[in-house]
Amino acid sequence: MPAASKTHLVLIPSYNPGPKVLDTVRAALAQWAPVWVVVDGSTDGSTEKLQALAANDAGLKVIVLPENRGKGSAVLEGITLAAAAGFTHALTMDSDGQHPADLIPAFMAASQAEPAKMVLGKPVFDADAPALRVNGRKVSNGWANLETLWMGIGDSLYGFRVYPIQPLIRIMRATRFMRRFDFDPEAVVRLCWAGVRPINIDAPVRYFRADEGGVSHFKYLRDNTLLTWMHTRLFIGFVLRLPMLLVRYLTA
Ligand SMILES: Nc1nc2c(ncn2[C@@H]2O[C@H](COP(=O)(O)OP(=O)(O)O)[C@@H](O)[C@H]2O)c(=O)[nH]1
Ligand SMILES: [Mg+2]
Repeated sequence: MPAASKTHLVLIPSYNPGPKVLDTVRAALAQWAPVWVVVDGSTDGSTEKLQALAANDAGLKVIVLPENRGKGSAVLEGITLAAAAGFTHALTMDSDGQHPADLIPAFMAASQAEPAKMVLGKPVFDADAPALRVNGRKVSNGWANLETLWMGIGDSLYGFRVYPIQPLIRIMRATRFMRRFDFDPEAVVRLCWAGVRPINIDAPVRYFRADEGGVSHFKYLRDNTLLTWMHTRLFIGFVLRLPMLLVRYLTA
């Protein structure tokens, strides 16, 4: 088991994650300690299995939210507790096996070398990635880059990232948004506005078919509407901050 870090933890929000959750958490534990899972009101029996795993592994902590509140809320709960325990940075990853646990040490090392920055995964898709998701990403990335005047966001949506905890808590407490699937893109844009620069690192993302244990709660109509509204409010925020961003752009 890796020695437990006092500054950097792995944070895994989890909502009805499907059959891959235990392997995902074990893979993270093989690379890093501590690993915290925030169970976001799951009803699929995964909570008890995760708690049983934690009973035998000092590196794992399971936080259970009684009701589903969304990915962003689950992350906020986790980083608030992490900050109280003295942690400064959190690597977020999904609970469903899509993200590369073997890259946790490299992402943590990049963050430890430049702690004021955020470390963003840049997705490398496999052949099974749904075209609709891959192309939808380009739209979100185009908006995010405009809204930050090309400060270097490689990908706006990928949830495999290391965040500095304090600026993220400040940003999330100041808005009632960012609580569901609007969390990942709004977090990078607002962190850029707050002066937290991105570091981008390539990281494979896997898409599993349902018969392989793949589970997604992304609903095209509901969540694309959510993302469209999110970019509308970010665009308004961008217009208001344009003078500040231009000064930064021209003096960078
Ligand atoms: N969709 C969704 N995911 C949540 C929620 N709370 C926590 N999560 C976690 O957020 C991650 C991303 O969700 P997922 O459905 O896999 O989205 P996708 O990978 O973009 O298709 C997973 O680890 C989920 O378990 C929630 O309320 N809704
Ligand atoms: Mg997923």
